[in-house]
Amino acid sequence: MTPSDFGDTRLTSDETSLRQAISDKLRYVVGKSAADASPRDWLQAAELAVRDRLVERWHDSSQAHDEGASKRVYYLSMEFLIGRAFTNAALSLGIYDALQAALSELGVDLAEITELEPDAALGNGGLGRLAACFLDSMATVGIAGMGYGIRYDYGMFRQQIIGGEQIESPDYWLNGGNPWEFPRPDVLYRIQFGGHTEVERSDEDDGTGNAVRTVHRWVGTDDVLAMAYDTVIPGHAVHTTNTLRLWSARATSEINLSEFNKGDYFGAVEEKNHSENVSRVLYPDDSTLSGRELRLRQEFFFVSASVQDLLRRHHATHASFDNLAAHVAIHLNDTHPVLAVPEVLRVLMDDYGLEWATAWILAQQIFSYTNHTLMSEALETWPVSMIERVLPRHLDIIYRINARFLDRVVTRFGPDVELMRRVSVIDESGERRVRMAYLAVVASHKINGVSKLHSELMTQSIFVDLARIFPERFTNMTNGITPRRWLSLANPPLATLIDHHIGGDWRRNLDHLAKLRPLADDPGFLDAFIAAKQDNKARLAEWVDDHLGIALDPAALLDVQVKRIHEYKRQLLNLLHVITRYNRILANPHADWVPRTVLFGGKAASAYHMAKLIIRLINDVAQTINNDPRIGDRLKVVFVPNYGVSLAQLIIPAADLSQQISLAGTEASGTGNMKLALNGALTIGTLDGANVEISEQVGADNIFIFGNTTPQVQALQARGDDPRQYYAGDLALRQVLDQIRDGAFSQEEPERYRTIVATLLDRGDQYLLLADYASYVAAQDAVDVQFRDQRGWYRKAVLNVAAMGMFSSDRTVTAYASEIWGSRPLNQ
Ligand code: 26Q
Repeated sequence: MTPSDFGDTRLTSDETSLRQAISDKLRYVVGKSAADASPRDWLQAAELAVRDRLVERWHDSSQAHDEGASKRVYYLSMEFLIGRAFTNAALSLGIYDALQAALSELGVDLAEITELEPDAALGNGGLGRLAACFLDSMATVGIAGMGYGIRYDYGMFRQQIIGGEQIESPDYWLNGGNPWEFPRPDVLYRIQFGGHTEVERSDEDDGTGNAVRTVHRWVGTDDVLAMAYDTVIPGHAVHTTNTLRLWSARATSEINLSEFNKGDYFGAVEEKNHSENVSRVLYPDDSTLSGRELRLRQEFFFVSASVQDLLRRHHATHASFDNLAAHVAIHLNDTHPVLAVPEVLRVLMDDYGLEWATAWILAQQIFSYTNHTLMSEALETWPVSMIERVLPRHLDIIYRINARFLDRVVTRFGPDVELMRRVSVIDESGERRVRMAYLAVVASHKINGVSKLHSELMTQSIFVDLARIFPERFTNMTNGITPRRWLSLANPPLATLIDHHIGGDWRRNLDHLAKLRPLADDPGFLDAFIAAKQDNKARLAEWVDDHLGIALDPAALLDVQVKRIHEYKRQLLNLLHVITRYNRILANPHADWVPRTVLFGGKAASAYHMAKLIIRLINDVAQTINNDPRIGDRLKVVFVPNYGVSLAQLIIPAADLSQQISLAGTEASGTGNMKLALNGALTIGTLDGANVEISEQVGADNIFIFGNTTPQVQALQARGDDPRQYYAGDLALRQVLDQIRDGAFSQEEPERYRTIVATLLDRGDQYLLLADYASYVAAQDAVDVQFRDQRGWYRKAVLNVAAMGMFSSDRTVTAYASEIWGSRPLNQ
C-alpha cells in the first residue's frame, strides 16, 4: 500500500515531506529547536504531522457519509478502551514505514517515542475494548458509525504492586494534553437533573379532533452542560473515517450570586466544581454493580447529550421524524446507556411534540441492545426511589412503557400474575427497583449475546420469559477483535512473515489467514515462525528484566493469563497448578522438567477484597518460587503490574499458552482468547464463551480443553457438589490447600490466606475450582508433553493463527450492520 493508493490528498506523505512536516511542527507548534527537543517534544511534533493527514481524510469522509444515503449507527457505550493512537493512525494511513524512516533521519527512534504516549484507558476490560475494536472495524468496512461516551478526566486507575499488594493511583492521562481530540465548545447541551414534572392540559386541536392533549414539563432542575470532544477514528487503508464523540461536564454559567448564593462567590465556585464531577472518573468495577447515585448521573449525562445531539442532527437534515428509523440506529453497549430509551421518548414528546404511540414505535425501531453478562451481581438495577429523585420525568415514562408492555402480556398470555411479576420492568420483591436489562429488551428490536454459548444461555436464564414473549428479537453476534492493532501493530515479526508468504490483504480480510494452513508443514516457514516468536519473547524478557528485575529463560514455555482479576475467571485455579508444579519439582528435582514461565496480569476492582487477596497470593507465591534456589530456571512466576492495552500488545505476541479457564457458563465470550490464538498461542481452556467456537475453528487436536461443561456444571450445582470430597481424595490438592492455609507463602503472617481456602472448602467453592482441578492438572501435563516436541507445538500454533479468520471484528460489525442495524457498509 502506498500513499497514492488513497487518491489525491493535499498533504503528501513520503519520507521527505513527513520529515519536513515534523520539523515544522517541532519548530512552530511545539516551539522547540531540534537541538533542545526532548523525546516527548518529538512525539508531539510527529503526532501533529500524522494528525494533519488524518484530519484531511476525516473531512472527506463526513462528506461521503452525508451524500451516501447510508444509515447512521450510534454506538452508545460508557467505556471505550482505545489504548494508544499514534502508531495506529500511521498504520491506517499507510505511512508507518515512511514515518519511521523520516524520524530516523531526524535522529529519533519511533519505537522509543511511541512508548511515551499514554493509553486512553476509558474502560475496564472486555466490554470497553470491544467498543474500541468496533469503532476501528466500522470505519474500515465503511459503516457510518459514531461512538458516544464520556470523556473521563481520569480513566482506569494505575495499578502498582507494593509489598505484593495492589495499590491504585489516579490515571492522569490528559496531563500532557491530548492531540487526538478536538474540543467543540459550540456543541453544548443542557442536561437536567432532579426537579419535578408539571402536567398541563392543552386545549389546542391536534388535528385529529381530539381537542385535549397533555403536555409535560420537567422543571425546577439542577442543570449541567455537556460539551463535545471529537476524536478521529481512521479506517484502515480506506478513505472513510468516523468520529468518537465524548462528553465532558461544564457548569452552567447561570450562577446567580445575589439570589442563590447570597453573594457567596466561593460557595458558587465550589458548586460549579461539584457539578463538573459527573465526568470526572471511570468506575473501576467491571463485574459487580456499584449502585452509587453518581454512576446513575453519569449514565444519564452522556445519554441525554447523545440523544439530543443525534435527534437535532436528524431534524436539521430531514425536518421530520417520520423517517427516523431509516436514518438512525442506536446501539446500547450493555444496559449502561439504557436511559437513552426514556430520553428519546421524552425529547420526541416533550420537546418535539410527538404522540406517545408514534414515539414508542420509533424507539423500538431504532434501539438494539447487547448483553455481556449473565451473572446476577453484574446486572444493573436501580432503586425506583433514586430514579424518582434524579430523573422524575423518566420514571413516569418507564412506568408507562411497563404498563403498556404488561397489558400486551395479559392480552397474549392471560392474567398470569406470576408471569407478570417475573417479567415486569419493576422488581417488586423488596425495595422496588428498575431492571435495566428488561427495559432494554422491551424497547429493542434486537437483543444479542456475544458468543454462541452465551446467546443460548441468555434465553434459558435471565431472559427465559422475555424470549418466550419476543422470540424473534433474540440473536447471537460472536465477538471479534481488530487484526490491525492485535496483529499488525502488536506483532511486527509475525505480521511481516505472514505478508511475505500470503501478502498483506489479511489486514482487511482476515479469512485470508487460512492460506497459512499448508505452511504449517513447511520446515522453512516453521523455522521463521519460531524465530518470530523468539523475537517477541526477547522483547518481553527485556521489559520484564528492566521493570521487574526478573530474568526470564527464553527457552521456557510462556504461560499467560491476562485479564481482570475475578473469582469466576479462576486465576486461583491457575495458581493451584503452579503450586502443584512447584511441589512436584521439589519432590523430583532430577526429572527432565519442561521449563515454564507463568505470567499473570490484571486489575482488581478497588473494593473487591477477594480479588485483591488473590493478587497478593500470586505475588507471594512468585516470591517464594522465584527465590527458591532448588527451582532454578524450571519455574518462574511473574505478575506484570498495570496490565492494559499497551502491555497487552507487548505480552500477547510472546505467549505460548493462553489460559482461558473460567467456570463453564460464566464468561460471556472473552476476547483475549482470540488475541492470544491470533498471535500463535495454544489455548488451555474450558468450554466457555467463545472458547467453544475457537475450539471448533482450530480443531480438537490443536487446543487443550478440560473441565466440566456447562450442563455438567449445572448438574453439580443442582445437587450441591461437596468440595471436601476432592480435598479428601487428592493428595496433591490437599497439600497445596494446606500450604496456602498454613502460611507457606506468607510466613510473616500465616493466617493471611485462610479466607481463600475457607471459600473453597467451607463456603461452597462457588466457581468449582476443586471439581475442575484434576482435569486441569492433567491438561497441563498434556501441554508439557506437547511442548517437548517443539516443532509439533509450533505447527499447532501456526494452525491456530490460520484458523482465526472468523474472529475479526470486521466480520462482527458487518453482521450487526446487516442483521441488526439495517445499514450497508460502503467498503464491502
Ligand atoms: C455497571 C454498573 C456500575 C458500575 C460498573 C458497571 C459495569 C462496568 C463494566 C459492569 C460491567 C462492565 C464490563 C463488563 C465486561 O467487560 N464484560 C465482558 O464483555 C466482553 C465483551 O463482550 C466479553 O468478552 C466478556 O466475556 C465479558 O466479561
